[in-house]
Amino acid sequence: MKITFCCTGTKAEPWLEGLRKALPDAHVDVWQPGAPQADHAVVWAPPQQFLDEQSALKGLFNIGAGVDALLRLKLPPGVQVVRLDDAGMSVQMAEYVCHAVIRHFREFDGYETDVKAGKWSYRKPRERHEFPVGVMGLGVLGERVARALRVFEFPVHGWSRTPKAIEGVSTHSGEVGFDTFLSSSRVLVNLLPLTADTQDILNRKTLGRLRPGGYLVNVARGAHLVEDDLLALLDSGHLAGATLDVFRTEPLPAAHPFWNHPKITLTPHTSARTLRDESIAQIASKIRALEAGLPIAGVVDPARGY
Ligand code: NDP
Ligand code: OXD
Repeated sequence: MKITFCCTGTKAEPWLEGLRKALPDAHVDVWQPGAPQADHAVVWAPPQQFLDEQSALKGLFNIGAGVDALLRLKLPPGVQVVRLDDAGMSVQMAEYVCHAVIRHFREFDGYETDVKAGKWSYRKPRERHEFPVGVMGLGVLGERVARALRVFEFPVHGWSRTPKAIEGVSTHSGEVGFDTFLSSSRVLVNLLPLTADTQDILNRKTLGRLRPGGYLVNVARGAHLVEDDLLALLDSGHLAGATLDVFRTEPLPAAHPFWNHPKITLTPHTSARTLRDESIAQIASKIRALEAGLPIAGVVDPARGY
């Protein structure tokens, strides 16, 4: 069995070593133009030339959860696209989102400013029930985040394409449930995949439906958010702030207004990192299962877009 590795911006050697150890019978190599056909590929942002040449692939294993960039390319016919299925990401995402929500709710930024000014100042405790959190996307990451927020007793709402039941979470689904979901939420956490249906979904109209003093946490994709609409809602005071991990252009351009905005906290697309060892173990076991004709989790539906 041949496995080819084509991950832009990723140091190949540790991945090759791990894959070779996990699949000792396989030939694992970095893809070069003109390389022989492989059975499976491990990829991140591969060039179109790679997919054009590797036309007989059975499995295309993305080393991330989001497959939006991959699905924009022309894929070999019949290939199964497989996303990372948690592999240590959901706990990181839960940490990140709970941190962002609690930091806002408990006004830690305000305390930090006061402390820097040498001020010993109390703020009036806020009522938790006045900070309902809405989680958009209740998949592998969104469900974990919604459950983690419940541990801190925030009222939690969730929204997905198809109906879901999660203990302690008020769930809404589809277009019919969207308006009630938004108007029930004050803090909005985006964990949707980027698809034709979800691009630009965070805009003046939808963010304007949040309760006054709303807060946005975008940890999915930059193209979900209409950036000028966010800036306008922050300026008008309808939104109190935002924590952003993903951006339309990454790295965020030096002159971008988000960098120094007083109401925006940003991080460099780091909320849930791909963990190499967990990912290799998951991909290797899925390759073994596919070769044995067994079903695997995390197969993407290209028509649906995730
Ligand atoms: P999943 O595919 O497991 O879950 C997606 C969820 O979104 C599902 O609940 C799905 O509904 C819902 N959904 C999809 N389309 C719609 C729609 N049109 N309307 C309403 N709900 C919809 O994805 P993950 O949880 O694994 O990951 C989510 C995204 O997080 C990734 O696609 C990626 O972009 C991003 N990500 C960001 C990272 C970072 O570091 N910033 C790291 C990892 C991922 P249903 O359940 O009904 O299918
Ligand atoms: C992912 C990401 O999709 O890192 O896994 O954004």
